Amino acid sequence: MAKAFSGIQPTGEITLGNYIGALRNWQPDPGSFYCVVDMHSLSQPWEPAELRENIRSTAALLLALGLGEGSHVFVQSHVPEHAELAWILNCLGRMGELSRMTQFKSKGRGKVDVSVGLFTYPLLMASDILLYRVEEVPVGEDQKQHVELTRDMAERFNSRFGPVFTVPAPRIAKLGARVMSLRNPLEKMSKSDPDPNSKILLSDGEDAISKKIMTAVTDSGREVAYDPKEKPGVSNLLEIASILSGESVAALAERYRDQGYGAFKRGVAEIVVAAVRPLREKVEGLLEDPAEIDRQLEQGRAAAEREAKPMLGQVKRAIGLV
Ligand code: ATP
Ligand code: LTN
Repeated sequence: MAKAFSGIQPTGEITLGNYIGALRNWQPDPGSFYCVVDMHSLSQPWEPAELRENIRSTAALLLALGLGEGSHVFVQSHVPEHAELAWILNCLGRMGELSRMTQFKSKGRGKVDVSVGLFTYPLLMASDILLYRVEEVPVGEDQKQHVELTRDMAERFNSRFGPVFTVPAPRIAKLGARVMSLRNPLEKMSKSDPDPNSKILLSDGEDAISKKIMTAVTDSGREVAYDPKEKPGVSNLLEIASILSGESVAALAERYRDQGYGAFKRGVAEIVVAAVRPLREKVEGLLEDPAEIDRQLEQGRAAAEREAKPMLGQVKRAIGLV
């Protein structure tokens, strides 16, 4: 199995979009690292108490998925090499290439009070990845451009200073790489969306899930068909249901074609409830054992340090700091 690195921000409760687009594709492999990227979440305004709580619940979720056993789970700020390499890459990255990042454009758009961190954030992400010599970065579609920037940075560094970094590639699933908001199927489902009805949380119970799916924005007409352009709302629900049930989009569309949106949504809600319940129960169980969370995070930190320290040493020697 290829070595992988991926990260998730502790900016709120984890959504079904995070699970389908990213977490589901994180494999517990001994060479792989999965990170709660807490320093990334400082790039947008935050509340200290909320951040502390979110770091813990996000870590608990990754551990509940079993990623702390087969692979390594850790918190970014526990390994200071990330910030140190980020400064070096800040001095090698270019204003022009960062200005082209669509996430910066969309999150900073129209805001007067944008942090410098939001602009340079992709270079912190590049540091996360490059410290671990990984080949693959399993992410949702929205992160593809950042992984490509990471590749460019690695290639530029290697050609100037010698072969230090492994050049990683994004791994993006064909289906479910961009789960859409339930309120606006033209926008991605996002954990920091203030509208609770736009997103399904992995902590949602049966009633909340059913209500959100039954009130999801669907399209005009009544035929259930997969057509992301003409029927983005229905197509989003079909993709979600297909991934979580293992049944093909075509088979689901065929079954519900003439049954109307109500019956279709009830079917989707049932599938989502059945998929989310075991995850929620595992996280709840683990949150009752904070010592176990700390133990696994400390193990992850130590494993991360064993890779990150020598890698940063190699970088410093290559660029002339040592
Ligand atoms: P925020 O709202 O704070 O930007 P987010 O919900 O976009 O958060 P991140 O922590 O930025 O989540 O992303 C974690 C992982 O989840 C990334 O790999 C990202 O590509 C993936 N992801 C996020 N939203 C979706 C989505 N709607 N569909 C598929 N994948 C997603
Ligand atoms: N930028 C990503 C989170 C992230 C990440 C990473 C993903 C930070 N560092 C390294 C993969 C690899 C996001 O906002 N989803």
